Amino acid sequence: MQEQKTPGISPADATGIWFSRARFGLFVHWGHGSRCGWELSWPLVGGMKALRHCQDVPAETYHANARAFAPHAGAARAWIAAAKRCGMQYTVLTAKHHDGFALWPTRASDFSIAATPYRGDLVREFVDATREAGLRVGLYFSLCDWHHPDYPPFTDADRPYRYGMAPRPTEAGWARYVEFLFAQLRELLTDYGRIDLLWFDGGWERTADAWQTRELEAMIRSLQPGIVINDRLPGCGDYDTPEQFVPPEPPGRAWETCLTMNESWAWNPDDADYKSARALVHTLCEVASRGGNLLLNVGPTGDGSLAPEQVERLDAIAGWMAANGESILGTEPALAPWQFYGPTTRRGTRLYLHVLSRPYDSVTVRGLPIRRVRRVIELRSGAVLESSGRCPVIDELFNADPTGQLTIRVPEPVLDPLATVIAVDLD
Ligand code: FHN
Repeated sequence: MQEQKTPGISPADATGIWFSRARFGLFVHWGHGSRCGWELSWPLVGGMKALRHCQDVPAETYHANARAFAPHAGAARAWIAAAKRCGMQYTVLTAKHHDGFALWPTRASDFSIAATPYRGDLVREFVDATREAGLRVGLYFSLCDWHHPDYPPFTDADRPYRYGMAPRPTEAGWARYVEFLFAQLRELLTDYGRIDLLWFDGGWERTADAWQTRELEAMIRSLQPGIVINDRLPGCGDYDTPEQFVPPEPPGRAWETCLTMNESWAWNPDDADYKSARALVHTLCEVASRGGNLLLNVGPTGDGSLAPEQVERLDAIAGWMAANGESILGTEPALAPWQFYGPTTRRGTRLYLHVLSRPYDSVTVRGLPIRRVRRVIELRSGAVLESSGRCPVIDELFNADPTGQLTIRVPEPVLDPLATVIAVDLD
């Protein structure tokens, strides 16, 4: 991460340290298509294989829907309040997705929330609610724009959508589009105060040179010195963004897994393939144990409210985090896979074991300084757990600080329905 000395911006802010310790954030995919339960953008190009429940909507019909988008004012407050209850440290809203519809009244085009019955500013509401809740503010911005006349727009004649086969712009058109792109980003990075994170996407349709990413990055960092940028600004960015999976080996730098609750990014009432709250908590433990962040997605409905399935999962996660959040937020990766059958994290001299399957009476941790184990508890209840250390006899006899295995008894009553966390305090 780049070192920047800017008055009033703490070193942690300046270098985005906050991000590398955040561990948990809220992703919000929302647009005018949510009014109809459509996935964001992809229906207008005929869908995408990875989005199994994505609809197929003629481009003109899709874009025309924007004129009727009328969410309820202040919808963001409910999502942000739920995020805060879950212990999430930051949030990211789709300010503009591939369909080109801006959720703020951009001065760079008339295809925005300003052209709807709503007339308000959904980015402003989101930023204000996030800041008031004390969370970090992130904005998602799509480089590609399948609506903009100079991009050029994707039409039904361009179907089916093929990677690398997007319709080509004219030279003059592209110059105008790049100017438009810079103008919209300048608005977002100038009119809404401090923006902590920029989540780019949709960069695969052009080269880094065509997007002028170096110039773009320079403008962004001059407007927002402490900002963190993801790796989807081609050739730039501060961290990796594995999508819909947890990398087996942690990438060599900061990273963040973005994950849907079901199979859709935006609200889609036909997609009932929801992951359980338990599976989502397990993924959070896995991600934290490898030093990454989990950016968990919600898709608000047309009026901005969250579907019951999404509220239920956020509530269940909030309940779990209320008791076990210290084993996730601000922690570091701990043990190697051979030392314990599950994710582990550490904060100072406290080790957290995430028990993701029901143990048979006990669990065992290997390669621990067994004589320096001071206390073992189940985190939610605080119940002290019995434990016994074992090491090779020779160490037993002659080594003052032997490394060995610790067996911890885990009685049924302390088991957590989602994931049981055992804390081991070491001297
Ligand atoms: O096309 C987008 C998709 O709609 C969604 O926004 C995800 C989120 O990471 N990113 C792209 C697919 O890789």
